Amino acid sequence: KAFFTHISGGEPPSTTKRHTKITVVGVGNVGMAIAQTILTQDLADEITLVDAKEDKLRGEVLDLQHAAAFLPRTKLNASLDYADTAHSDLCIVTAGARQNPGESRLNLLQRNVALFKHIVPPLAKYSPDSIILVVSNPVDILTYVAWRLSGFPVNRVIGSGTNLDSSRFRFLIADHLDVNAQDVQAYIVGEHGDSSVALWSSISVGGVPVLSFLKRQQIAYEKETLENIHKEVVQGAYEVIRLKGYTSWAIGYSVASLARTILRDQRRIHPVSILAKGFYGIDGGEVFLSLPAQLGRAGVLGVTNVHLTDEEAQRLKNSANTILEVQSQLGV
Ligand code: 6V0
Repeated sequence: KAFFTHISGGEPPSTTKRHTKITVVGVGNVGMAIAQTILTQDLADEITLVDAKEDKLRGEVLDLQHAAAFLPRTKLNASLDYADTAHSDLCIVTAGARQNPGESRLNLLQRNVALFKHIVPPLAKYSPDSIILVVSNPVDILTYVAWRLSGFPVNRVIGSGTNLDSSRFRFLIADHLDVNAQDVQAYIVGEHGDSSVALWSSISVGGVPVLSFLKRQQIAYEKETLENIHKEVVQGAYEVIRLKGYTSWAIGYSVASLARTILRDQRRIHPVSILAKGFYGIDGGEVFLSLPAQLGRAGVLGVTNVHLTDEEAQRLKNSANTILEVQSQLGV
């Protein structure tokens, strides 16, 4: 006898919302923080986790499954086989090699490119209509690599880029001005990392442009304070890693917010890594870096034309050149 007595007519109507599936590759600190944030925010009907380490993978998925009684109903799978990722709407890549003592960043990058050659082609094969969201570092170059390896149109390959840096920036400005970070509109663009660019000229709080407000109130233009805030953003990741060994919570929320915008077609603007060629005077080659981009179900829908000062535009071009220089040594 069935546990449940079905009532005829209880079948779902054909208009039932479609099934949403997310794959997360890499169940390290970052992949798991992303998976658990997505779970608690009820963003997917199914999540498939993939990793090269079988025990770790099975352990993580069991641990999450044991929380089912407290969570929205989501089917969780763990697999070493990319066939199980088939029909994903969104594929999030967080797998990465760790830097060995004394190893150069370029060498680490080459090892990660080798990993991506095993990860991206099968993701693209089994989910040819998906959107690939790259989180592994160095995120800008690896997003370019994922784009090349996937053969996807450029609007369906996105790097998490400076979405996280911008959230750190908004937190620090909010803290400085004693306001809510959600009321601070502020972007960090360019490379996710050392050459990132803070767009001070366009910051606003509750619709009030901050720099012109400070000037009008004849509050001394605190250039040094502003630069220190940007330095703190750049140092932020290093500081968290020095203190706790890795970063996880903020990147988890940051990527979940991207997943929500994409899967629910929210058309919000996020600073994320996209093919930047042709925007903001960047014309030196095929470079991925973060620009304020409108995202939706089709991926990247457009790029916002934020007004940049000459200095900001120059810094952005320098950031593009920094990435291109490393990229040119890769031979991808
Ligand atoms: P981690 O804890 O070492 O996890 C990496 C995971 O990748 C491990 O579980 C590995 O087993 C797995 N892995 C390695 N090779 C493969 C493979 N071929 N296939 C499948 N899985 C594999 O690292 P952590 O989770 O801390 O960081 C992951 C990546 O995210 C790193 O490259 C970080 O630098 C990067 N981050 C990017 C951020 C961003 O803003 N873009 C922010 C934080 C971290």
